[in-house]
Amino acid sequence: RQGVAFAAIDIGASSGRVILGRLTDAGPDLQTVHRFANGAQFLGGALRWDIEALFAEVLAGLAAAAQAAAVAGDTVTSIGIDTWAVDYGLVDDTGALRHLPFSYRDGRTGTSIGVVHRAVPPGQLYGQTGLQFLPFNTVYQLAAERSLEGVQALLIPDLLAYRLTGERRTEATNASTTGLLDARTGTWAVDLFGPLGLREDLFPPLVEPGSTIGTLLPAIARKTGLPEVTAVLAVGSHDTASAVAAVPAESAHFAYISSGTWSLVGVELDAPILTDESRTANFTNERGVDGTIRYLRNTGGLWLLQECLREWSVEGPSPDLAELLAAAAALPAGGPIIDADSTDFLAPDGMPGRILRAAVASGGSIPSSREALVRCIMDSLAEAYARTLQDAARLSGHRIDVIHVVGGGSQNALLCQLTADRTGLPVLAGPVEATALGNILVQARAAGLLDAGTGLAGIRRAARAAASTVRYDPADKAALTSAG
Ligand code: ADP
Ligand code: LRH
Repeated sequence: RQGVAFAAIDIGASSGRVILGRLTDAGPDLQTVHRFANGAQFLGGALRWDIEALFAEVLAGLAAAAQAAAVAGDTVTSIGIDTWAVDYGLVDDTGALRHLPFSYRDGRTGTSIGVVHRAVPPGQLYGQTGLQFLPFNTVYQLAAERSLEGVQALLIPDLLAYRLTGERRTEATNASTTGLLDARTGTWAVDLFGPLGLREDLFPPLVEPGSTIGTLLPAIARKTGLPEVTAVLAVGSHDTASAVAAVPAESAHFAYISSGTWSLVGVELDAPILTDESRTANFTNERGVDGTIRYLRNTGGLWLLQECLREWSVEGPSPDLAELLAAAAALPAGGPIIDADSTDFLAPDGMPGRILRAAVASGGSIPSSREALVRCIMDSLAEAYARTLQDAARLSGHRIDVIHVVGGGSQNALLCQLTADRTGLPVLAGPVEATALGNILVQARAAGLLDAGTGLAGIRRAARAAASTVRYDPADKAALTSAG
């Protein structure tokens, strides 16, 4: 509609952006108005997020959005926020943070995992919440806190929304990554809170994507140049939920890889799978937009590459990603494969050395150059994707005809081709900004600009109009077994 624009604040573990979205006759139109780097930092003896710096970027981005909208004669009618999952800030009655939020890559849950599992055995946790075991699930992080007295826990997007509006809510898709949400009902698993020593009001009330959290505080309106009536809407505030909502799939028989710092690899289901087999395979049942289930596994992801690049840029001039990937693509197939999912790669620092050691331990050839190391990461990610998609198809009975790769990693042609080759399935790559697109389309639907009642199909139709995808076919179809 003419004159109406939506702002998406999308902050991943490696970078953030504020994107202005409009619906035009030709489909959604996205305009990036602000970009900034992100990363956990070693602060006060632990890996943390500099939330004050991030909030300053949010304000700068909203001011840029207000200006860009005004230039075009548009008004920003609403704002949606999504970020990485599981992490939170502890906020007291006055709104002050007890401490800077920890990063999920901080190793402090080492002992608290056992404390949680002694209170509620892993089988029971999974049976109710359907969440894969990751050492940083919110429930383990909370158990590592010194005290939760007098504070509420606000997940990172909810914390940013609180700072903008003064309203405290917990958005449901991200709540599903806490380990405290019932996978069947999408409501808090209240009977877990007592045994875990958690107050039932530790988190603010749940809201679903599409509902209004509040409007801008006067001080925020002044700082950003946006009107006070600008609404902050709940969207799929877990970045992966927004990304999956905007997968430009045409048929139901698709799998997705949300490819960024992590690769989130799986299928979309109507109902959770809470069996022991599913738990042992470490599949998660995260909540998607419209109550869908994101049945997926976290796979190492481009974090392995990001960390190598970071280390190499400390050693000398920053390597060029495109050049490194081209050199890696020129190497022959058959190099070493490591387990990209291993928790050995979770923490920052020393990544090239860790990958080299894993490659040596795998018994394969030794990656003796940077491009060989990059190729090893790409081969290993593609292998992990193929394994995960076969498991997803087997455990869910969901047929997979096509793999949609979205996010920053969809630009990695080598990885997309290797994924097609290893799975024997066509890969459709794009959009790069699927997360922001999903964020914006949920807002557009709430404003009545998408067909009502069409669910994710309507959002995906609009996503297809926004995105052009690049297709990768498997090199040797006959030699490969297809998933499902
Ligand atoms: P996150 O949301 O987790 O911060 P993104 O979706 O922004 O992650 O994806 C970041 C990743 O995308 C980078 O680690 C990088 O590997 C990949 N990437 C970004 N630009 C390119 C490019 N031009 N070619 C290949 N890969 C790219
Ligand atoms: C991706 C992501 C993923 C979570 C991880 C903490 O950005 O949200 O879905 O598991 O970060």
